[in-house]
Amino acid sequence: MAFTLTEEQLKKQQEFQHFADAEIDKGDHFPQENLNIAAKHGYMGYPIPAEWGGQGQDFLSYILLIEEISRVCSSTGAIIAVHTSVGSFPLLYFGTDEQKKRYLPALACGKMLGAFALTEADAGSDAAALSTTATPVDGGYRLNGCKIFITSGGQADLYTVFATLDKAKGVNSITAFLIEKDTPGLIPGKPEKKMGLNRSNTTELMLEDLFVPVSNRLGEEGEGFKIAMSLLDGGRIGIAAQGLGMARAAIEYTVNYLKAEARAGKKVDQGVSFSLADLATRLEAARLLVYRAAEVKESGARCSKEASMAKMYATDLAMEAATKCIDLCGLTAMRDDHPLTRYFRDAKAPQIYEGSNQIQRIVIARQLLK
Ligand code: COS
Repeated sequence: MAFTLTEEQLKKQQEFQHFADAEIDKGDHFPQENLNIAAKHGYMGYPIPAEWGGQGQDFLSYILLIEEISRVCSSTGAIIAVHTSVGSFPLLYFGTDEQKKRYLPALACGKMLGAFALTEADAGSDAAALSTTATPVDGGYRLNGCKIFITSGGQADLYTVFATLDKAKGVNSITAFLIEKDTPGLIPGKPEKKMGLNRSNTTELMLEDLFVPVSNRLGEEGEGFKIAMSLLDGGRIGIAAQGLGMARAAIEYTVNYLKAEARAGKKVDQGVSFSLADLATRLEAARLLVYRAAEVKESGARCSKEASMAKMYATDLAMEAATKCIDLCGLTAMRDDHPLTRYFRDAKAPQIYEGSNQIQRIVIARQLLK
């Protein structure tokens, strides 16, 4: 791979930097305003082809966008990443033309927000163990079950939901469905009170005797698990970009803080400079892993290994950078409203969601040993 961004990608990177600094707010409520502004710029469907109402941009450019937004507001970055790579790509990759026509342009222009409902109380890391049932009935299916930790739960307009036709038959009976928010029987729970990423709604999603017509089944019966896994490959690169953006933000904040200290006559000791040098080096490594994973995905090749490496490394770095940068800035960074405290709180979830970093190691090792 080429280790530099193209002229065009560099230009876009500048555009995204400017957009994130000038237009993304860091408030503490659901960031609808940020999503509206992103939609105006075409950023809610950035890698979706123009024929389906998107901007038709390459996947690496989309990753640069998520990185810059997450640097300023990680919750907004997470919502747009989920909306795009596991909320809109299901339609793009697996939808029929009729399903695409019905939903994709609305998702790509930000009129609809997309979400992904796979996780259950007893099926988190072991996604194939899910228990939500889809019972065939006249003209469609009846769904019953409960999903948990759904990003944008209650806010999203379209959910890609995974259910089993017959749990005894295992992974090959898992099937994917497209469910609109006002469908009778779809009941989002209250937003979870979380330690971080508080601007992003995370809820349960109850499915009670919910009827889905055959026309809203995504892919064939039994294809759901592979659909979920292949979507998560792309999704994990988005989460990696979120980690990269947060790590950068923490390190950039700390560099500026230490420079100000130095200008005020305080000496930066060797211990501090070693920590900073290590973080900056790991940041470059994370950047290369994330951009490389995006290039592999863009090439059309399977990117499971590269995506998992990038997700694991960049999100672990976000947590490490937030922790160490608080050490470097001292007790003042312990204040609840301090930017480093927010990065620290926000960095935990990305190590766990879209597959915990232990699961990423399983994916990497399986790809190496196959
Ligand atoms: N793309 C396409 N197909 C894939 C795939 C991928 N990335 N990953 C797995 N598959 C296929 C496999 O090839 C296999 O197909 P065959 O039976 O035809 O060979 C099938 O799916 C089952 O795969 P596997 O045996 O690896 O499934 P496991 O039950 O062992 O699960 C892990 C593997 C643990 C990796 C999976 O459950 C996982 O990713 N868990 C985390 C879930 C997650 O990220 N949840 C977050 C939800 S959003 S917050």
